[in-house]
Amino acid sequence: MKLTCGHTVLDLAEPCVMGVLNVTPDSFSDGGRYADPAAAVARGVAMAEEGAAIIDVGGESTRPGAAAVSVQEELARVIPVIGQLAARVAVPISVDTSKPAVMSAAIAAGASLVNDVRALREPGALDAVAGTGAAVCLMHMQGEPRTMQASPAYDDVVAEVRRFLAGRVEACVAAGIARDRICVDPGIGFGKRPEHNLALLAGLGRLADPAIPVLVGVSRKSLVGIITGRPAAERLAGSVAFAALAALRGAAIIRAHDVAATVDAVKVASALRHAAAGGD
Ligand code: 9MG
Repeated sequence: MKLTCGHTVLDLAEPCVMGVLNVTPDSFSDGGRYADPAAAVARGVAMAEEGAAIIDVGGESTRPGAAAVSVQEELARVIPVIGQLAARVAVPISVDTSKPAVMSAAIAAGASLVNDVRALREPGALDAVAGTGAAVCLMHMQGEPRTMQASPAYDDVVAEVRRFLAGRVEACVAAGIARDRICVDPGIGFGKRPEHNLALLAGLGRLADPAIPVLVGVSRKSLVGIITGRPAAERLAGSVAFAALAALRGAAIIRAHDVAATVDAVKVASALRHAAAGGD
């Protein structure tokens, strides 16, 4: 399995880690830490050294209740960081945004993957990516970040998320984005109750066509807090456990804040997966 991001082909025969770099004042677990561009670039370089295969730069928090950010503000936050990081690391830089203007500027600055929690549904988003060579991550979300946790409801969460993601893959292909540039994501915590999140993680293998990589983000999320009873700052072990289990169940990319620990965890999961596939 492969994901082509610009001129880089990521070989996903082994699962890899996407490092989270929030250049926001208000993200749920690291808000404010990397709001200064120099600190953000230094953290991005460190994540690449720790083994991240992708660095995901985001300028607007998607946590429930987060304040909306203008295009100008989001550009001011992410573009200098993406430009400097693209010059300093060899791994693909991803931009976490739903705004077409930010996608276009980020790609021009050196991003080669667009990570969109709205799966390119904003007007102009498909066109902002098509023809650029950038890859996309299409995430499922029920509702909108401000209200999505009010009353999430599904009849069959795995079937519904699978149907949504398949529809967005076809919309991308119809717009001219090649299949080898698309990955999908069930959107853990985005309009889902804990039981929905667990059903999606248990059903990872049924979420997409086997040729399409599945990305999973559980790092420090409330699902980990609900299960372990711990605040965001103490969710490393729970997050790493979920990362390993998601990789074991077929996730190709794990989105994580704690890169070094997560890289080790997915290596362990991958070794076990290969042993299980070989039989013993
Ligand atoms: C931006 N963001 C926050 N959580 C995420 C997740 O689980 N997946 C993706 N693709 N993006 C996320």
